[in-house]
Amino acid sequence: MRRTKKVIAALGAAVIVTMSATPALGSSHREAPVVAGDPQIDGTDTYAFVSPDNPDTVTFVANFDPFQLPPGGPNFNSFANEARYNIKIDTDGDAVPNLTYRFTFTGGFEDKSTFLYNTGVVNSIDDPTLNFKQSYKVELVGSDGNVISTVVENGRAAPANVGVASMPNYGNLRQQALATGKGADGTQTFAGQADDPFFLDLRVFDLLYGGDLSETGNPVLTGLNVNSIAVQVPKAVLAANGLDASGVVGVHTTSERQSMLAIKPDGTREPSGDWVQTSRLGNPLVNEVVSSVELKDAFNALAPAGDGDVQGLVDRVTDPEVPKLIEKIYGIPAPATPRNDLVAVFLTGVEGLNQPTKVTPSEQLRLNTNTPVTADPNRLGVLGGDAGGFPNGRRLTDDVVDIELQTLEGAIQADGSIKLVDALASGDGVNANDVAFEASFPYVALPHPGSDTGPGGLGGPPRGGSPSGGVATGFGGAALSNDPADSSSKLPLLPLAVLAVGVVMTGFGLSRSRRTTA
Ligand SMILES: [Ca+2]
Ligand SMILES: [Ca+2]
Ligand SMILES: [Ca+2]
Repeated sequence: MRRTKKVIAALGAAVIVTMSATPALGSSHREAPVVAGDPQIDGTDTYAFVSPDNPDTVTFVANFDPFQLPPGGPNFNSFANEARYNIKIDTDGDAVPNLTYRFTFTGGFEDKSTFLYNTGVVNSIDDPTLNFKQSYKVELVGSDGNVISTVVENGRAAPANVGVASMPNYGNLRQQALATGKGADGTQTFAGQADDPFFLDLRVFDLLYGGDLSETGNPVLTGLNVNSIAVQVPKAVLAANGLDASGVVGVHTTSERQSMLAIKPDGTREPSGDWVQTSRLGNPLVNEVVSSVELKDAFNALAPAGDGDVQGLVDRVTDPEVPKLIEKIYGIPAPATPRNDLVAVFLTGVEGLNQPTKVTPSEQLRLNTNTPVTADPNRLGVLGGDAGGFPNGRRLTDDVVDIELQTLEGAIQADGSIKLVDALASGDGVNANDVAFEASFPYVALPHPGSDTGPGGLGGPPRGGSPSGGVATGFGGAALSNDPADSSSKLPLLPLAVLAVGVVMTGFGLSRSRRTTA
């Protein structure tokens, strides 16, 4: 009970961050001004969970390039060849990643005398009819920044799902891509387009000004895709690289670009210079709701080890604005400050659940890799009595918006028990992804095909079709039953976002103190 309660607090902190920015729609979709103008390297969500079908491994998923409309050709969404995409794992709690899985991409259009992404039906990733082919390399980088090994030398990125006429069995194409992502030590990698697994209703401004609790339940990301990178790491690899006795790892994902860019007279671009971090994502919604615009861009450039130096964010963390806004708009009393409950969960992990033996406070998604896989996951994770979910890592099915909202509103009691705020029990009214997740790596659902031309979540009716060729499973889609939040009154998303911002602030305050738990 006690640790569950603590977990909830952590979630609350994360939620607060999300709210403050602009009308951000995703966990971290378009959360900061600069990165919003560079969608290819804009991280949207980070996931970390013990692999349900292979519990001797841990799966990490990082998504980029939000709001992809499936028919968006002829230059369908791809990874940036000039960037680095990183999954960073801190195995010993000191806020410095011990293992970084660095993805870099090459390739593109092969025949440039046509505008077509594919010139005919594509049955194989090697077909000449697939005119756009992108490959990737995965290097394992140590805490000193040096490359330890090359995990995958020539992986193939799964292509954009152009449509059912061009790619009648997209699932086969993904399987072929996966076959190229096997490392010598048992590590499995993936890169490619996927359904955006994040789900929520985030009509923030509508709610803020209208305060109409009935305006929830709109799954705004329905039918939209992202670009995913993923790695499934044997626990033995973590153990061989400093894994703490607690089994807890801290995770965040980043992107990098070079510091200088020359735009040539012929329209081509040539980057050069040092690599700089351009996106950062650990807990969901954190950078979304940080108070000021300039702090958002700085956060995306900051490493977790530097969190303690961010003076400007501290004050609002311990005294979050979101609960106050909710109180003002909806009459739900804001929890007393300072919110140390949120700080502990967000920056250090919860003692007894996902806190390393010795931890340097920093904003990371923390997973206890020793936590058993939950056979029937609860979408509310720890708040729902399911220790296998957020904020102990994050599964694809975890309803992080509702979890963080409850946490921000003080659902975690002083004695460690959990007391959900009934008035917010329905959360944002969106409890699950629009399509089922897959049963095996990389678990994200297949991308929606370009032949699905409905308006999707962008104001129109939900897209009805599921991607072809996928394997529906119990891991992703279900898991919404027996949930206290399912039977309560509806809660507007806006309040939730506000809460998230407050949590984030709290986390920074903790970090600044540089408190170390022995
Ligand atoms: Ca470390
Ligand atoms: Ca989706
Ligand atoms: Ca929800």
